[in-house]
Amino acid sequence: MVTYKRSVCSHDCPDTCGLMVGVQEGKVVSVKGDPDHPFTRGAICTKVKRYGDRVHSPLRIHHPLKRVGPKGEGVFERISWDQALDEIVDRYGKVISHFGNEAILPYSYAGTMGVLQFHAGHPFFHKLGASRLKRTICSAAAEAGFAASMGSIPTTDIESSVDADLIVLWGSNTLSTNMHAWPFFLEAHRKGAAIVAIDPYENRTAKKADVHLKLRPGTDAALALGIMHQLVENNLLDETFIDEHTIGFERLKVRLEDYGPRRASEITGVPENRIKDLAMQYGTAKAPYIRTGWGPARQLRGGMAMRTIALLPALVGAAHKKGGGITRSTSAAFAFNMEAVLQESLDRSAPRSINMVQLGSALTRLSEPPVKALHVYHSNPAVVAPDSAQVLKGLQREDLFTVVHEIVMSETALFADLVLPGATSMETTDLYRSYGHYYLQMAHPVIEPVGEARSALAVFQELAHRFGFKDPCFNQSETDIIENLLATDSPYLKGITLDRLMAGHPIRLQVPSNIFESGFGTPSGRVEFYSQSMEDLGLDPLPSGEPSVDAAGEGRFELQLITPPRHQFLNSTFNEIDHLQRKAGPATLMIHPVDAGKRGIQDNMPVRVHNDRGEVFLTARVTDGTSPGVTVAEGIYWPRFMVGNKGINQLTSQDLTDMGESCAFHCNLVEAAPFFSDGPMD
Ligand SMILES: Nc1nc2c(c(=O)[nH]1)N[C@H]1C(S)=C(S)[C@@H](COP(=O)(O)OP(=O)(O)OC[C@H]3O[C@@H](n4cnc5c(=O)[nH]c(N)nc54)[C@H](O)[C@@H]3O)O[C@H]1N2
Ligand SMILES: Nc1nc2c(c(=O)[nH]1)N[C@H]1C(S)=C(S)[C@@H](COP(=O)(O)OP(=O)(O)OC[C@H]3O[C@@H](n4cnc5c(=O)[nH]c(N)nc54)[C@H](O)[C@@H]3O)O[C@H]1N2
Ligand code: SF4
Ligand SMILES: [Mo]
Repeated sequence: MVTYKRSVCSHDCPDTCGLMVGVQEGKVVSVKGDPDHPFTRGAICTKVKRYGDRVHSPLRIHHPLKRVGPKGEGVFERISWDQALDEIVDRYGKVISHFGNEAILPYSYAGTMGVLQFHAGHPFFHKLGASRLKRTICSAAAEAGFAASMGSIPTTDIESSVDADLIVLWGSNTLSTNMHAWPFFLEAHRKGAAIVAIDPYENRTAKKADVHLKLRPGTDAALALGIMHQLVENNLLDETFIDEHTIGFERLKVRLEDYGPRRASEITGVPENRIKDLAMQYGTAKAPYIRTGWGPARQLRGGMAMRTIALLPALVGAAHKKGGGITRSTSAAFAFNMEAVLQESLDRSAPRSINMVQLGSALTRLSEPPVKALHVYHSNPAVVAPDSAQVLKGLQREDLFTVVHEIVMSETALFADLVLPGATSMETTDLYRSYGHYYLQMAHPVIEPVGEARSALAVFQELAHRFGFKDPCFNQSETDIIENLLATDSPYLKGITLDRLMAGHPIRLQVPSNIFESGFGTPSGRVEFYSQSMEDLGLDPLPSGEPSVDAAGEGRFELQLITPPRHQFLNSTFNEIDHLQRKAGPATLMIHPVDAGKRGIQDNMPVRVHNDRGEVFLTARVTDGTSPGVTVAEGIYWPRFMVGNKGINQLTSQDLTDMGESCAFHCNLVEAAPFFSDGPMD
């Protein structure tokens, strides 16, 4: 008999779904969306529908493993947990005595979004004095750019968009990456709202939109400035809002003189009349709403792009109109007492910080001290980090001791000296905030750990004991930690207690219907067209429309390449599931017929795509879904599923974005050629 138990999806997705997990004889046999969760509303994505295939995957790691073959080949023998933990203590101890504490580097990201497990290693590595990891790989540029204009504050509730009369999806492939937002947008659409997509290519979402503006990658700031120019020129402004809630409007107006429709069109590739039309639509809407994705910020000038988009609502007072506003992230409303999990006070030595985007350099170039031990958990850097050639060179180092705590035998795990079996969210207790909605939910295990799997929290607490760390945090249970997280006077969390959470249902935060009602989070408390804090950082204090360019390839490689998510995977996760692999098909390069024609590339042909950083082999999709000069490779496939065993991040760079020190995953210049013209895979 199948019993249904409540859980939460732990993956890095804004929807943070409530799940009903069917369990039979101790195994996950089916997963449904929780019909009582107000955002999930009973629906579930294709990835998680057959989650049992992941939890009980043939690639699942069941017990600790020790490397017995060459690095990277994945030849291991089974060892016990005691042996594994003893070895870690021994090796980390030796690294510390020979090279110092900073020679140890933790590397983790969002394999699970559970607040407890995500931060499970922080107290241990702080206490150890290990190098700190700047976890900037995803949203740091978007966050910093947005904050410069509106502050680090929660943004418009997606649910309220049902009352919008214009929905702008700005660099968001909503149907793939935020699918539970779509029904709200459709409801607005039924009531007459137009849906506009602003994206370099015709993704699933753009196909369904009423209007699609196909801009060149890296030119969003220029497009937003072009729209602003038209709003001013046609006097479509909310002057009261501008007077009361913004600063720097007069200086903005001077800047806008440079961004008339012609110039905006030249930079963005969007025809002048389309820019004018969108400005009219936006300026005359009663409740214009923008959903920004992360795409515009995954560019070298991505911070500026996001900052500029975030200024649009202020010109028309959208934030204060029912149904209008702007959504980026909701996570700032989950204002926990984060010290409960971060335990910053254990960090006595102020060690160096290493940016996770630059793992390749950290492992191959860093000295004083070099990185000698790498502890990877909740992440798959061999695949997801940029400039793979450098990352892999580092992971190959014989003198690097690498521990990988994983659910499945990932590409990174293949390079490990020790592999530790990780427990999935179905096997652990955790607390889930969201970055796409305003519900908080706790999940209890629905099955026993598979094999000898252990959670990150359990492993780091055990390692702390073995290192002799006596601080109370290393003995806390999950519920102790949750109670501490809730020890905050944030108005958003008022009335939320451990007792209420224990029941396992989603609980709505105390958010007002207009999230911006109490002002903005900038230094002035207003929306900042002119930003003194940007000027202080040596950046342009006004929005600027200079496009992002991959300097290394400029003048040499002709094609821009963006590398957005694939519908069937979540970053590199779910590659291990056969039916998702089949649905995803081979890794492809979308290329415009004009570019394909010039290069003798035909549809379905194998192509080699390269730049100075590396090369990959993809299957050509010749399509006018993209523009001349712009190519698209959806998805982060595991290299073992790609021709030549080379993943897409061979082509991306470790260069950091203008703000937030993030990665410009969509800012690449490449060349492409039919496979045979260059000789196969040398
Ligand atoms: N199915 C699925 N869902 C996911 C993920 C996944 O891999 N698969 N990943 C999850 C994660 S970690 C995150 S952070 C989110 C990301 O969710 P999104 O924000 O949707 O993803 P992005 O990679 O940022 O790309 C969004 C869109 O931006 C476009 N884009 C690229 N460059 C530019 C540009 O310069 N300007 C503009 N306007 N658009 C541009 C891309 O073509 C893409 O359609 O999704 C999460 N959900
Ligand atoms: N080219 C390109 N590269 C990108 C992106 C892109 O758009 N284009 N997107 C970037 C973005 S937005 C992000 S957020 C990063 C994501 O980078 P990561 O956070 O590394 O994401 P995943 O690829 O999902 O890898 C997570 C790994 O953690 C493991 N895992 C999951 N849950 C657990 C657990 O509970 N315990 C343990 N021990 N392990 C677990 C999974 O099996 C998986 O191998 O990738 C970035 N890389
Ligand atoms: S991946 Fe996203 S859409 Fe799919 S179940 Fe998880 S939270 Fe929901
Ligand atoms: Mo992300």
